[in-house]
Amino acid sequence: MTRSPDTDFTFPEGFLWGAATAAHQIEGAPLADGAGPSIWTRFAHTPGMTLNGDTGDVACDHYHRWKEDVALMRELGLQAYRFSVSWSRILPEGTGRVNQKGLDFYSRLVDELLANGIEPLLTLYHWDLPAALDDRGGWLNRDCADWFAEYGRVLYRALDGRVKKWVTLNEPWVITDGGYLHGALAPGHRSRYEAPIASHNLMRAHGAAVQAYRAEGAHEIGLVVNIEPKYPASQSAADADATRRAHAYMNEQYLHPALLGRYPPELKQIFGDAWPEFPEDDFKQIVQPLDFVGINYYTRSVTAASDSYPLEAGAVRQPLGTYTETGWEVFPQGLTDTLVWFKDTYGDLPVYVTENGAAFFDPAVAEDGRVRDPLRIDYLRKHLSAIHDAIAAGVDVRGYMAWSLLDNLEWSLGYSKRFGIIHVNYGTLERTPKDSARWYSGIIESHGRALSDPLPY
Ligand code: GBH
Repeated sequence: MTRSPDTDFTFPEGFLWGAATAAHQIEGAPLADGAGPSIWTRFAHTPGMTLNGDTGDVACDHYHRWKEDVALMRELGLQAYRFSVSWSRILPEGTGRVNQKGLDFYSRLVDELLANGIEPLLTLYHWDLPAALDDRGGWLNRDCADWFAEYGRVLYRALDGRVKKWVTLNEPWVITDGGYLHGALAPGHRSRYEAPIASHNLMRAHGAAVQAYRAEGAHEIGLVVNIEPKYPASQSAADADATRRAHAYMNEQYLHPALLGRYPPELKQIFGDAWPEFPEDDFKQIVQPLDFVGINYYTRSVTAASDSYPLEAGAVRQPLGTYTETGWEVFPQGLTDTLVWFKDTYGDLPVYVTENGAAFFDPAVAEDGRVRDPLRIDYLRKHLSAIHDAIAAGVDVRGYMAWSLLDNLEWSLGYSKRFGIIHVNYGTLERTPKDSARWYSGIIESHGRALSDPLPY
């Protein structure tokens, strides 16, 4: 889509501007107030699993500084805050006994957000399974659907009404690809036999939590997926084939069952004998009407045929591409393409961009108290502009959550990568809004119109 340079950046009324985080990445104090350990506490404390042995023991100390963090959100004018709840704070054993003190933490946080005019978007699961449930097989155990619905129910009862937007799972693809296939993320398994089972059980759990919500809650619930559009590296049939498989594997593996009630046929091809026959009845549970879908978008990949299992696809680096510190290509057009593809494939469901952002080599906090991060501003504005294009093309995008509010624990990469619009000094835990936070604040204040303003550097 072409656009004249003087585009009028009009966003729909009610379009929600916010930022996102996840419990394990910011909270610290994972065992405080009676919480049980999660698989991430356990994984990070296993030698060799994270860069420099970094753990979430302190992280951003948000567990103690939540009030200050909400004050910062307000100062920046955020209208929404997407966060996740740590399951093992609520149910230390994963099921059964409820830990009231854990519940109180999130209840206070939600009250503080509301008192500051910030709408909470609550994610039930952002990767930190109670360790006690992993001991019972974790996502490989079919009972996980009941466990997850039970956990959801506790939170719905405590917070629905104050929280009006709920998310079941964050990025089931990452959970299985990282946790069960390649092992870079907790619980660190490497099995092509386990991966499809974990995926399928995650989707059953998602369905069960939505069903439980319909019985208890009165507002909105959805699913968050990570999408990376796949473009073929050449015109060859082999590359086209590899691209189609890579797309089915990453982008359709979860949305297809959740919204269409079936898997894309390529998965069977990809996994071969490791792809089980799933009971037909499961799909009745998995496919539940959703109020919205959240899309996390960071990058694209250009795909070529290769021998690597299971995808037989390799990502091809673009010689003229721009890459972030994590080695991901900056490709805003891919976000427009993704949103349009979503509407074309799954219909007119409301969509939120629930994560989008980048790690760059930020400079230190300068004498004048600023963190100059023009690359992040450039990244954010181009992606917001890409969303604007998708809205112009008819996609019902309802809001944008920048990833992330704070620099935080980047999972197995530890504290080495900073995605925040707010800088965190991990020694003093002091917060400093980066230039990108100030810039984003102006975008919010103008409801997007300031996207056409000259850049502040
Ligand atoms: C999100 O996942 C997570 O939800 C969040 O917790 C995390 O902190 C944030 O992103 C930043 O990582 O190597 O070029 O093939 C990100 C999902 C999936 C995005 C894999 C990048 C690999 C791109 N990621 N993808 S590439």
